[in-house]
Amino acid sequence: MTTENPTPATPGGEKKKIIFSGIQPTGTFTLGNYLGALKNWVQLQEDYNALYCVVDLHSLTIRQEPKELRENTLSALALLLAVGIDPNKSIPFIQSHVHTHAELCWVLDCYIPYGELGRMTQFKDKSAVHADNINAGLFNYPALMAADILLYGADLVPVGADQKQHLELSRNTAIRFNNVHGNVFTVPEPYISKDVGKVMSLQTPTKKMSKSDSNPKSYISILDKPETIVKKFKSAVTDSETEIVYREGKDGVNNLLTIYAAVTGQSIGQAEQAFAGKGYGDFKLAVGEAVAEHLRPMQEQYAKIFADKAYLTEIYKQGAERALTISKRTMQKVYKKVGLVV
Ligand code: ATP
Ligand code: LTN
Repeated sequence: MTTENPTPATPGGEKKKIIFSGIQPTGTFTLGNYLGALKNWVQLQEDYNALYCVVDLHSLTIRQEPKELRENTLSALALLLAVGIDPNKSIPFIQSHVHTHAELCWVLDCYIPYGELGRMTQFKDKSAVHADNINAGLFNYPALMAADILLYGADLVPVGADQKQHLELSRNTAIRFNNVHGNVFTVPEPYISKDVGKVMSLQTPTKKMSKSDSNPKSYISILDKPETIVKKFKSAVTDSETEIVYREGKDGVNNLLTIYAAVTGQSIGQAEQAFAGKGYGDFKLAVGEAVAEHLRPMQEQYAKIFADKAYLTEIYKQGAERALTISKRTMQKVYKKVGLVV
């Protein structure tokens, strides 16, 4: 079901397909976010009508410091632009600026069985980490995500492998609603990169790299200084062997090889060859340096964009306006179908 190579819209005037994706402003984006998701977002905006959303409402499912969340939201928008999202090609916007997201979420809540939400592994994982705050929003998180996607009739949703289950729930919800009310929603397909489905934590390579991890050594932030990046890779957990090969059970080494291949544009095989006969120390240093080099231009762009608050404001205002115009049409249709007076 995963679309590895979706057919781009034909240049001959055929309607372009729609892409939607979101990212939470829960901290500076990580290398995992970039390689697993954002890199695809940048490529796909060339051939699709793309909407890219900073999902601030989703972030409220975990307790946030208000001042920090506001700052992180603007920073997230600036980061999207810095990695290459072009407002002339796609629509970047902030979720809470477009009221239809919360509205459709409520309707969808009434079409999603409780049991289905309870089976979500992200809900179980986050409930374990935040046992003192297992709130209804955390449980309903996938309903809001389904609303995000279905509002825009998205054909394709580029996400990291960890979001596959949520995508399946969005698809089920669209199908269930359509079965009752006729063809209202497009059933979305996930787009998961074949090369980098999931970047793993540098400290616990069986776990995904996550920007809200309490241990900063476990992740590379896109804005980490080059020396910090190298240091974090030097202390990355590997194994007690010596061979630099991609093999089952070598989670740490596999992760570093995947990262190295992705940032240098090589295949895993080429990366293995490049390090044949070398030690783990040299290997980790080389991966760190390659990542630092890869991120440098984005960091420079970010500094410029984040400093220009007037520009950022203009981008998010425009984005919200365009997103609202599109999503209002779906919302009206939904309200009418379910029997509300419109
Ligand atoms: P949080 O730690 O706050 O839950 P996160 O780092 O998991 O956040 P999200 O905002 O939830 O990031 O995800 C944004 C996008 O990045 C999603 O498409 C998600 O699948 C992708 N993504 C997140 N972490 C990784 C990872 N380690 N490898 C690949 N893709 C990832
Ligand atoms: N749950 C997603 C973020 C997200 C999303 C979306 C992704 C919210 N709404 C819609 C794709 C489409 C995550 O990455 N944790």
